[in-house]
Amino acid sequence: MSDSRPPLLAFWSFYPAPTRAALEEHFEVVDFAQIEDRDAFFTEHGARFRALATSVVAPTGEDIFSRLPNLEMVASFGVGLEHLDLAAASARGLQVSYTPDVLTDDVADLALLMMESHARGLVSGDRFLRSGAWAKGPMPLGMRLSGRRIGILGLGRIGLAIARRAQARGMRVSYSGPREKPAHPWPFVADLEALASSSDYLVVACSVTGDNEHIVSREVLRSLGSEGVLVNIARGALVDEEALVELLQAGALGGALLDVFTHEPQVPAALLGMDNVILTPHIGSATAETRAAMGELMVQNLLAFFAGEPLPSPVP
Ligand code: 8YV
Repeated sequence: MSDSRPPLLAFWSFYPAPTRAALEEHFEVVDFAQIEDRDAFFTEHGARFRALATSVVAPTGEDIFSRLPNLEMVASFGVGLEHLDLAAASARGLQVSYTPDVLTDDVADLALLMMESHARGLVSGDRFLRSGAWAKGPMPLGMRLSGRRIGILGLGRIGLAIARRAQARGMRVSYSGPREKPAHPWPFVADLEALASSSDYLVVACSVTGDNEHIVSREVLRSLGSEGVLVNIARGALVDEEALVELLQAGALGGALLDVFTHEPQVPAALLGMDNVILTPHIGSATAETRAAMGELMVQNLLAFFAGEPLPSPVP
């Protein structure tokens, strides 16, 4: 049987099984990670590819685009865009798609789950029990989540989903970001240090835009204070991680609930020994349902491109 499937260069090796199956059904998938001599590969086969699939953990820019002379379409798995050189893509007239919306609920759920686990000592309680400490007496009391103040940095899709959940959970919501969103009822606090100093939990929910690296600075973390807790379900780059570790060590910051880190999958060793942190390996969107939905949307974008139809979720 001759293979009529168009070739697709895949830059990520961890697409979920249903996505992988759909890709294989429609495309002749070439795994970039399997290629040893990439230079030779590009020289020999680069011109075959009109499309590539990537994900937020695979930097995709001009070094790749320039080796694929017939490239027209880049389909990314995930909502974050900072791994893509969009300027280079646009200069080459490439169409680019991503997978927003379908992961919003899961990421927001994780943020709430982390705060609830922190407040009620779910993770520390598990450690306490397993260590045998219970036999010597009860664990320290937790605290009630309702009534706590949550400051959300970034009231975009995910920030809004967190705000709604937090409100339903009885928390007091305020937010910061580039501009006020008057359609929503919560107080806007333009200054991030002011938001931090009036929050029990400061939740980072914005995207990386190129000029907001370390927006959660040492000063912001100081403002959050010795009772305050940082929650990051967005990107490690948004937080000054060195300052975070130092302030936690000094007791100047109350805690940190982190799903993302500066140099994933590396995590600062000092965090591993701390009891007032909860660490998860970038699992905001990592449910079978959501990852399948993200994959389906990515495949739909690729199929639309090859059919000459408008992309369902183009990067704006
Ligand atoms: C990743 C994410 O897509 O969507 C994003 O921006 O960070 C995640 O959902 C996922 O971890 C796969 O790389």
